[in-house]
Amino acid sequence: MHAAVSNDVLEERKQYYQRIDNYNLTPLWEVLGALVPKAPVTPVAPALWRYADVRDFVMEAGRLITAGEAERRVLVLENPGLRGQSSVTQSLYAGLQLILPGEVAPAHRHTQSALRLVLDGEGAYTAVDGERTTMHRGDFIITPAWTWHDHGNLGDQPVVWLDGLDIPTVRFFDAGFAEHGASASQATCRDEGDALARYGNNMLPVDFHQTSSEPTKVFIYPFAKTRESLLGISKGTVDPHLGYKLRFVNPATGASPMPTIGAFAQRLEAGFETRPYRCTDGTVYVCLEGEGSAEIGDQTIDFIQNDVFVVPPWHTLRLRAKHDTILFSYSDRPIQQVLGLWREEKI
Ligand code: GTQ
Repeated sequence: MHAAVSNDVLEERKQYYQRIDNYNLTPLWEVLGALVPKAPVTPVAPALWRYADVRDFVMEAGRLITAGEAERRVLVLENPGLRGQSSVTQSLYAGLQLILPGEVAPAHRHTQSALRLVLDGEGAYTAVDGERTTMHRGDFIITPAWTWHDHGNLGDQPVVWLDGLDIPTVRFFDAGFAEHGASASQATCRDEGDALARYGNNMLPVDFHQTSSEPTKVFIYPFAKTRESLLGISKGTVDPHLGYKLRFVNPATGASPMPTIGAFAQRLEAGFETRPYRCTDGTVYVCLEGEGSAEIGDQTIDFIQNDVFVVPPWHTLRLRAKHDTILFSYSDRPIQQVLGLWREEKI
C-alpha cells in the first residue's frame, strides 16, 4: 500500500508536470500501467459488414466516379473503434473495390503489400509484375510490396473484391513509397499461369532460393484448390478450436505469402461449434460459403456469404456453423511471430 499523499504534494506535482511539459517531458509513473498492461488492451471493436447492406453503396460509387479518376474505387471498411484512420485493425486495412466492365484501375506500385479476395462477379483480372490472372470468386490474390499492379474488367458484370493491405503497419514505420506506371495497363511479359507453373506446383526453378522475408512469386491461390484442400482434410480429425484450418504459404519457404500479412482458410461443418480461442493477432474474416455466427467476447455476430467481420486482439472467439461454412481470414500474425510477440490460448 502507498502512504496517503497530502494535497500540498499533489499540487506541487501538478505544477511540476506543467513546468516539465514545456520541455516535452512527462512523468512515466502517471502512465506506466497503461503503457505496460497486464494483457492486451485495444481500441479495436468487434465489427461486421453485411454484404447485403453495403453492396448497393459500392455499386452507387460506380455511378459517381470512374476507376480511372479514383485510381482505386474502394469503400474503406473502418473499424468503429478507429474511425478516421482508414484501419480495420491497428495494423491492417480493408476495403471493397469495384471495377466495372471496360474499366482499368491504372498501374502503380507501393511499399504496402496487398491481398485481394474475390467476392462478386466474373471477368476481371489483376496484373502483377507483368502477368495477368483472371479473378474467380474466392480466389486469394496477392500484390507484394513494390510490385507493379493494375486491375481491369474484360467481362460484362461489375466485379467486387475485398482488399486487405498493411497500410497502417507501413504508416507506423513511416516507410511508404509509391509510383505511378507509365501506362494505365502494364505490358504483360508472361502468359497467364506462368507463376503457378513455375513456383506453385511443388517445383521451383533450379537456381531459385528465397528467405522468409521475401514474398512468394505465386500471386494467385485459386479457390478451387483451397476448397479441395479443406474438403480433403475434413476426412481427418477436426481441431476443436479451429475446425479444419490451413494457412496459406510461400511454397518456396513455408513462410506466409507476404511478410506482413498472414492468410488462412477454414472449414466448419454444419452444426460445428469451436471451443473458445483467443490470439494476439486481430483478424479480419470473410465468409466465402455457408452461414453461421461468431461469439466475440460478449458480442455475437451472425454472418452469411460475403460478410466481413473483425475479431479484435485477445478477444475470445467461438464460431458456430449453421451450414457447411468456409471462412477466409487475414491478420498480422507473421509480424508478431517474427518479433516474438504472438500468443494464443486454447480454452
Ligand atoms: O488495388 O492497388 O484498397 O493501392 C488501397 C490501396 C487498393 C490497389 C486499395 C491500393 C489498392
